[in-house]
Amino acid sequence: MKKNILEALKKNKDAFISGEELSKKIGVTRTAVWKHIKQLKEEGYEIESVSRKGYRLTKEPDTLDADVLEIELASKNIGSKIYHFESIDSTNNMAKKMASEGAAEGTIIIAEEQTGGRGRLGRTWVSPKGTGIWMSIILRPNIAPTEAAKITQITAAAVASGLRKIIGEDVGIKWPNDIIIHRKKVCGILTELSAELNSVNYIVVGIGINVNMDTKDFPEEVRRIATSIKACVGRTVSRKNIVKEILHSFEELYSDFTYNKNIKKSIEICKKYSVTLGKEVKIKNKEKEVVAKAIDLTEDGQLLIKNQSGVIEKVFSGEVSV
Ligand code: BT5
Repeated sequence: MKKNILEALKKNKDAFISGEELSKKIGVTRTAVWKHIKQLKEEGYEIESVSRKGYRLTKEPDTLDADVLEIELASKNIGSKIYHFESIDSTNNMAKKMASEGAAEGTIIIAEEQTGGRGRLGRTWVSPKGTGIWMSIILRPNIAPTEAAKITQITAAAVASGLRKIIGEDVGIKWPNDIIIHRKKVCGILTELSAELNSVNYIVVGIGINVNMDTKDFPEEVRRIATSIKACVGRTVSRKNIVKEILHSFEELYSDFTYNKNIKKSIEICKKYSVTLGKEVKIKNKEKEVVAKAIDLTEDGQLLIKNQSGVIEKVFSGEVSV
């Protein structure tokens, strides 16, 4: 109901809509309308009310409220259903639980804070309250489990393109799962898979973006390698606009993948914005560490390297330092 009222106010932005019109449109009493308006005001919406004219929405807060995102995305697939939590252990954990209980493709879990945010291989992902975007998308692609890593490349391409549109900065991609600004990590991607031998049950892709925190807010060990969008552009940026832009890019690139069965578009973007290609890199994989030149990305999103004896090898995953 609150969603309907908000939708009507947003559609009518800058003009008044009377309580009577709202109550007729939504099918509730005028008292109920008034109660919801009061609640919206408590959530940070600025709504002017003038007798005989009605209500007018003048300002919206930068929340990641599920209703608002659903209204503004108006998507049929990615983001058609959004769940927003104030505090949660990990959006990936919640997404996996919901996916195993049947949640549809495109469902998104988003949180203001994560108390147990995870990186790859059980590492910690620092996720303070209200300043970042901590979200996971549930996907059910008809692909072989071996193709799951492609989702990370699609996501990296979507995040880099979305961020570039919003902040106009030089946003780079460090293969396989880091988004970099000014040589520091602003976003990490964690792709997790549930599969049978030959088929995928679901994939959860987690995206963590540092938006409005100051770098002094990061713990010492992360501060050296991490940055936030605010620290890079020198101003607070709307998290909601970033989420919208990234999900639009993701929807386009992901549907291209499921429709055309290739990730050409995403790989082009990953190559264009790569901070790895053409450079001497160190690749750590389990116990092994090799120094090599990163020369290309394959059509499947693997890194091609030329090792020190001149042999070209494909790398499927690992830790890259440039
Ligand atoms: C990643 O792992 O970069 C994947 C991070 C994915 C986070 C999202 S948030 C939503 C969803 N829910 C989750 O629980 N996770 C996903 P990896 O490449 O392993 O990098 C982890 C390393 O990055 C850590 O060991 C730290 O050194 C560093 N790190 C931790 N927090 C960071 C932050 N906020 N910003 C930048 N670097 C960070």
